[in-house]
This record gives sequence, structure tokens and C-alpha cells, in this order.
Amino acid sequence: MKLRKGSHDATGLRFGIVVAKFNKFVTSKLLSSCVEGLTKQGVKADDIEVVRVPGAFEIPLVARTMARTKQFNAVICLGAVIRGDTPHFDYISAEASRGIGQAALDTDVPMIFGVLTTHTIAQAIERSEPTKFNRGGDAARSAIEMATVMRLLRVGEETPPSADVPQVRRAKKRLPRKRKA
Ligand code: INI
Repeated sequence: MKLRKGSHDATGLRFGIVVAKFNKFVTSKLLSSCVEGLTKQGVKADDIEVVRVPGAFEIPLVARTMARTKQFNAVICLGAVIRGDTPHFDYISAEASRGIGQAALDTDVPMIFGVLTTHTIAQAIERSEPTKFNRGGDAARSAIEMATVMRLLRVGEETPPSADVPQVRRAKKRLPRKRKA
């Protein structure tokens, strides 16, 4: 069996982040936790490029444009679409998710869907809080995992079994000592 699995070591990787300004009180927290998540795993600040867009609807085009430059190992998309009284939410969230997915397939660059789609403002705040759901941090982890697994696929390397299977230590079965005659 061949096994390929991403890692959490992001040293030397470059990431693009597209962040929506709409609902900035939420998206700014997503952004800061995401950047922190990347740098904690070894990404240099110079290797992170952030582009701000008006709202979630605008994310896919900018994410795809960034990916096409081939300068990034993954592009992270951050936004917050919060349900209101009209069907607007459905159009924005559907287009953001469809477009971000399409951008990944069009460019072969991993896209991370860090766009919150919530019923209430409270849900969005909870999900952006680093001490609660921390979806910004989750997006950083997913980006590193996808970037590293895509790199493995490109170079055709395998993940050594020791890096995947938790090593369970088994107690050695003790054989009864031979008695001296
Ligand atoms: N954009 C968001 O990112 N979140 C929202 O909740 C939202 N709502 O509710 O309207 C929103 N609208 C703006 C939209 O993304 C575009 O920026 C706008 O329509 C201009 O194209």
C-alpha cells in the first residue's frame, strides 16, 4: 500500500489569503488566527500575502488570480456570510463556495474554504474566536496539510509508515526463565 499524507511542518511554504471586509468584526479575527496558525508552523511573515476584497462574493476571482501566479502553495479564503431577512445570504454563500471550489480545480492550487456561513451574528463571532471554534486557525492547518500533501503527490514521494500509524508500544512477552539444573 502506498500512503501519502500532509504534514504540519510549513517551513518554506507560501500562502495567499483572501479576506472579505464585509462583517470585518468577524473576518479580522479569522485573519489574525489564520496568520498566527501559519507562522506557528514555520511560515515566514514574508511568505504570506493578504488581499482584502469587499465581500465573500468577490473572493473566488481574487483567489483564482492569486493561484494562477503559481507563487502560492495554497490560497486561504476567509469571509463571513450571516443570514438576514432576505434570500441574499443564499446567493452570496452559494457563489462563494462554488467559486472557491472551482478556482481550486481550475488552477490545481489548493483553496481553503474559511468562509463562515451562519444563521446569527453570535454564531459567527463564536466561530471566529481563537478560544472557541477558531475557524481561522483551522483554515491555516488545512492549508498546510493540503500544501504538503499536494507537494508529495507532485514529487511522487510516499509518507513513511512511521509518520502515519501511531506507534503502539507492546509489552514484550516475557518468556519464563530457564531454571538452572
Ligand atoms: N458579503 C459577505 O461577505 N457577507 C455577508 O453576509 C453579505 N451580506 O449579507 O450581504 C455580503 N454581501 C456583500 C457581497 O459579498 C458583495 O460584496 C456585494 O454584493 C458586491 O458584489
